[in-house]
Amino acid sequence: MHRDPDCIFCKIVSGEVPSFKLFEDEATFAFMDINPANEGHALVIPKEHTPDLYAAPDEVLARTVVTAKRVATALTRTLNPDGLNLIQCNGAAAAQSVMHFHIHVLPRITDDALAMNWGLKLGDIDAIGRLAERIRVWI
Ligand code: DGP
Repeated sequence: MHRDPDCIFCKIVSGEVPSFKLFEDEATFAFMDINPANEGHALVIPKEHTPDLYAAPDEVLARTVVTAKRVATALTRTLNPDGLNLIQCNGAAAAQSVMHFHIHVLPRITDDALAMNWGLKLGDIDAIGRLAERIRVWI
């Protein structure tokens, strides 16, 4: 499996960098975003390093979307949000900051006024860890 030793998400998959893991299978990995745009913001990635949508093999995309659905379902059971977005960014103008393909699983609250390119702000790490435990129950 291809891995980029300088990629932060590859380091999360290998355990070199810690994360609040929600789920993994042989092809994909899901974890809490440390810069949550809303409570429950999670990321789903392929384990194989692939920079963006265009580079991702179809099989990798398919597996990642299936895991995103699984995480979205668990998040919805945990938080019962008003809605939920799956968002995937390609290129700096689209606010892609990590060049390892990822799908944002983002719970939404009515009138939360979240902009498409939200700013990156460090979340409350203890609260994110506690929430990850609650979500894992449903995965
Ligand atoms: P994007 O801007 O679409 O490339 O999203 C990258 C997301 O990754 C962003 O919401 C912040 C998150 N992120 C960046 N570094 C880390 C990290 O080290 N750990 C975790 N859990 N999330 C990270």
